[in-house]
Amino acid sequence: MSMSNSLKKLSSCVLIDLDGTLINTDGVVSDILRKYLSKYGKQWDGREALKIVGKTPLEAATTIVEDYGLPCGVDEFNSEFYPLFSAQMDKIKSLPGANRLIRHLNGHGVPMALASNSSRANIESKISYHQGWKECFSVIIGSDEVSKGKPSPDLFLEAARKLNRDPGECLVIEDSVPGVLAGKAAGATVIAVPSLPKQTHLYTSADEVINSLLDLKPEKWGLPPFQDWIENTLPIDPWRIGGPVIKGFGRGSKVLGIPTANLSTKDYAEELVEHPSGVYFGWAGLATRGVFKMVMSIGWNPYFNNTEKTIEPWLLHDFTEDFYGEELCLIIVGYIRPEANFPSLESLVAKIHEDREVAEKALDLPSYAKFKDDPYLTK
Ligand code: ADP
Ligand code: RBF
Ligand code: MG
Repeated sequence: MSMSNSLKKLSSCVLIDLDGTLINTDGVVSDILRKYLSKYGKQWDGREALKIVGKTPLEAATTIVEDYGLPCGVDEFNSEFYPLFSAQMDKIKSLPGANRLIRHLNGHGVPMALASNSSRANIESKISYHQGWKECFSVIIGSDEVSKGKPSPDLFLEAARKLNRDPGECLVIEDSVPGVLAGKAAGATVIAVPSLPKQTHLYTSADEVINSLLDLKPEKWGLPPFQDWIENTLPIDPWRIGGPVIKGFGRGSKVLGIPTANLSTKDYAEELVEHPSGVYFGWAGLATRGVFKMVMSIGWNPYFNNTEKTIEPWLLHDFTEDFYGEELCLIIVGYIRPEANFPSLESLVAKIHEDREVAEKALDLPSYAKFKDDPYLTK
């Protein structure tokens, strides 16, 4: 640890990937492929996503045509796929923390390049839906502008050259394995933000693997720190979910002494996909009982290695009885930390109590306290 820290290179500019790193292209691609493949009587298997993430358009198309044994050539597939994709481009959302990162670096005058395996024209179309992004990049470069796409280092070498920087001074941010390999081959420092869950083990060559852009600490790499954290919490755009409290794993109070009121995952599937796993906090409303402070985790609970992503809200109040079946409304206003694994149950429980203290204190700050009166909580 101290070894790698002392050898750590400081960066003066950022080379960043687009699809899966700044925008959630995979969501839209999956939707299109699901419908498209059903025409051929095939079923889109989410696991395929792992094979096409980070590929050039041609490689991705070839993989799909071969893996699904489609009765068409790659060219025909592309001629059908691209119009469908273009029509949906406006629906591709930015990933949590992407806009914040771009504005932060640009605001501090850190030179930025966008380097993507996608074509230059497609990059330009995709970012045109995100206001103010294009102007933040001094260089934009697609795989059609170099001889080989990622995992070849060409894109990053060319981006560094255009920024007039040595590749060793560049910090690459990437969600895919080919992208990480390309960054390392170029001689850059590489942060991986895997876009697919539970894949951390594939990213061993990255200098750091983080869970989402919310966890990026630019100062670790010689870049200006974010200044929006307040009292160990990061304000986020508030989001709201609610529904009847259902039975969970029956583990919270029994094993941890920490009850968590679970909501049906079916009813908030979209929110679950959109929000990175981690520990968050906010306010919880129960129609007949009132509004309470709340701290929660979203994710797979690495200590228990769950197969399903769930939301585990702990209401910071002593209730004398269960409230299964009652309508629970949540407003999530801030982020604390990524989910983690722990060497013992005691250390997990101790950390959750630390989260509780952080949340309890933060929720008294005016910027978080104001949401206590949100009409959604008492609807
Ligand atoms: P389950 O696995 O069914 O969610 P838990 O052991 O996690 O079981 O307990 C959660 C249940 O405990 C909630 O559904 C709710 O009815 C009750 N409960 C009591 N106090 C609290 C609290 N402070 N926060 C959340 N749930 C609580
Ligand atoms: N589980 C983990 O495996 N790792 C965590 O870092 C973690 N953090 C949590 C933080 C809070 C505030 C809460 C309420 C729960 C957290 N849990 C975590 C989830 C805990 O394991 C879960 O509530 C139980 O598994 C009950 O289902
Ligand atoms: Mg629970």
